[in-house]
Amino acid sequence: MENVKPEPGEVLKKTFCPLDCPDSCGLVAAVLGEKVVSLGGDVEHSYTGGFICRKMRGYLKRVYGKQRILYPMRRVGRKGDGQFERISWEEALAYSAERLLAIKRHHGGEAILPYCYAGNMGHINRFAGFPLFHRLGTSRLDQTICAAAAGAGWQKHCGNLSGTPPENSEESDLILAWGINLRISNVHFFRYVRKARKRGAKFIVIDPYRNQTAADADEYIRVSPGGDTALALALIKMLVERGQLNRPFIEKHTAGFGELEDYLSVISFNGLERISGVAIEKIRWLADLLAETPKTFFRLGVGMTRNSRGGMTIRALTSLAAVLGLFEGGHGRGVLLFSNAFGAQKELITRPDLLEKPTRKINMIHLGYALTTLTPPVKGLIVYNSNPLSVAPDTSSVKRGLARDDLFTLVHEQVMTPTARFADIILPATTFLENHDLYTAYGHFYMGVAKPVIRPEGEAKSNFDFFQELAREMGYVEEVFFESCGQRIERYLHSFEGIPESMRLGAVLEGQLVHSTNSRPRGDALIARDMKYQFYVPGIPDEPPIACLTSAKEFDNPDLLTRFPLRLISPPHMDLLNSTFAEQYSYECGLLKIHPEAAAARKIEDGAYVTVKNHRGSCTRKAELTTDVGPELVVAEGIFWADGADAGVINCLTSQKEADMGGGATFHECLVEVTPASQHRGL
Ligand SMILES: Nc1nc2c(c(=O)[nH]1)N[C@H]1C(S)=C(S)[C@@H](COP(=O)(O)OP(=O)(O)OC[C@H]3O[C@@H](n4cnc5c(=O)[nH]c(N)nc54)[C@H](O)[C@@H]3O)O[C@H]1N2
Ligand SMILES: Nc1nc2c(c(=O)[nH]1)N[C@H]1C(S)=C(S)[C@@H](COP(=O)(O)OP(=O)(O)OC[C@H]3O[C@@H](n4cnc5c(=O)[nH]c(N)nc54)[C@H](O)[C@@H]3O)O[C@H]1N2
Ligand code: SF4
Ligand SMILES: [Mo]
Repeated sequence: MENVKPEPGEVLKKTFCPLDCPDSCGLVAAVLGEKVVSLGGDVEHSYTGGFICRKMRGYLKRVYGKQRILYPMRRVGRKGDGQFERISWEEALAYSAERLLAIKRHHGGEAILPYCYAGNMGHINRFAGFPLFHRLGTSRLDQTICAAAAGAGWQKHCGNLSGTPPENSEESDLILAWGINLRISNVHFFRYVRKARKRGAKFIVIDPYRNQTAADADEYIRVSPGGDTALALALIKMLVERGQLNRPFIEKHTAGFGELEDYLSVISFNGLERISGVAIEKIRWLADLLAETPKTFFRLGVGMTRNSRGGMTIRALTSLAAVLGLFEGGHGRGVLLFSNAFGAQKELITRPDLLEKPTRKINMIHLGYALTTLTPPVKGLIVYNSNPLSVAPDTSSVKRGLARDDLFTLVHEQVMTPTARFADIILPATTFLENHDLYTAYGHFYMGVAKPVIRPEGEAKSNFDFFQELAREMGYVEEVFFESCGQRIERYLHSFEGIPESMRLGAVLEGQLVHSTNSRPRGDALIARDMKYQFYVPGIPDEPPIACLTSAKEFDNPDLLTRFPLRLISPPHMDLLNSTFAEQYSYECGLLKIHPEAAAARKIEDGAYVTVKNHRGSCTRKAELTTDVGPELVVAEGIFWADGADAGVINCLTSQKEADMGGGATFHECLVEVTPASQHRGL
């Protein structure tokens, strides 16, 4: 039944991948005694079907590797030196509780900032710290780093509509991977692309660089970073002018199209061509193809929304999908950004009701500012499920903040990350193999619950156990701090929409796969819910009511452009999950893709070390000369740790500027200059 074959004495146990990836794979672990000896895909998982990526195939290196943190530790050297001594859990909890309570007494709870994201996507462990943070009255973290702009853009016109099930694309005649690198970040979707193409479907990739997915496409369309809105508007304008819209759908299932039409009638194709970076002939070709291919599927990525026009990008792309009627579903038709498979009441596990009074909110992409400039200052930082010194924008300022002697930093981690090296107290975290949790996916419609496969290694504790114990150590007596993980899962499951009624009250069984009833077989969720796509949504200051052109905060800044003429984007690397697993590549600084002409003008040779710099910082990469990028673009895949103090990580270049919606990040809107580096400074 599984592609892991047990040897004598081994027991097979099912679980789910906890990584921040749309696919949430079903896994099978072969366990011998107390040790996982191999890890493979679960062939019984209807969506992921037994295939897992290279990152997870190598995951046991993390579980049993030398870099694993197995005991609580206290800092003995200077901040950032990475010198620690082992202490007991009792001592670590008592000391941490005392320090945090002292900060609350002297400066108020808001002087404590929790920092966490999605190192572990299990719902219980992901949000495990929140009941304590609310009870303690800490500052509240606005978790915007990944998908805030995308979510806000979708919500604006589509409300809480689910995405189309990915399986639907198998029957498509045209699939667009728009701003998503499927072969890296959504590998299982690619299976449907393959099947559809076997039947003759066309596969198109729209991206600023010829990424790994584009290399495999029938057609690659190079768009300027942030230029997608212009491209989508040009396509809509063409469809309008040639009468190729899906009028019956527009009339029946949408509202406000007239406003968009009026706007389009006064903007020119010249402007749209220039801003999108796509030639008008190509736009015409694509408009024709869309008009004559009813079975079209849009797979939209979040990567393309990490810029100051990112929310608008999703708004324009859903408007294009709406004029084509893709939301009406039917075989092979649809739009998938996020699945939104199971509506659930997150408050049941985050418990905002424990907050005595509203506390200040801090946008997580402003961590550098919060630790260096914000008043009243942050005096205590609790980090779990995240490695902000690598993943947050503008890490130069984050580093200055973490180095502050008057900041108490507690880090709960699996491995010695760059952030952990700055901690006052480090606490060992379990891996998902040691956890009980509930997993959903953002790229498909299945969920499941998994029990621990092995007991915790060393003295590691799950996020759940750690925060329960810390809360009790602080003297908090609310029931929530005494419940077991199983009780929390059960309480939470009651709020799930999309779980078949037969399972709602009986607990979902461990390892069992649950398919959401929100998954419409033909993706017609909009119609099934009797909703309308709203082209025109007025009334929110600073948010145009229709999809329209806006300007870019950094890419359109003339002063910065003269000093730093190259546009940098830094999307995911195949072997890393954001910065996770970078411990296995500690001497890697990563590549910088640069066009041969741009390289020649700077006397940069293929394979040479280069310095990538701007007014925020500088880092070292190795040049890869390639026409996969245009002459104005450079691409740095992967958030390597870049061991060695001077090398810096890619995010020392990126800015704390917000996207246009949701307070999202702008990682892919960064101006830089590149020069030859005499050597890799970090090594
Ligand atoms: N191997 C691997 N897989 C991952 C991750 C990882 O680090 N490594 N990270 C995970 C996480 S947290 C997430 S959120 C997802 C993200 O997965 P995706 O949604 O795929 O997002 P990204 O990979 O950031 O970017 C996707 C593509 O968008 C392109 N892009 C950037 N700017 C623009 C633009 O303005 N327009 C267009 N059209 N394209 C643009 C990039 O060049 C890239 O090819 O991946 C997850 N999966
Ligand atoms: N330049 C650039 N920067 C980016 C991006 C980009 O594309 N380009 N992508 C952004 C995106 S989409 C995202 S989502 C963020 C991701 O930001 P993060 O969520 O911080 O991602 P990771 O780098 O994976 O770090 C997660 C950390 O959690 C730890 N961890 C894993 N499981 C557990 C656990 O159970 N308990 C505890 N306590 N710790 C655990 C891991 O060891 C790891 O160090 O990065 C963002 N940063
Ligand atoms: S990272 Fe994604 S593709 Fe890889 S095992 Fe996990 S869920 Fe599957
Ligand atoms: Mo993300």
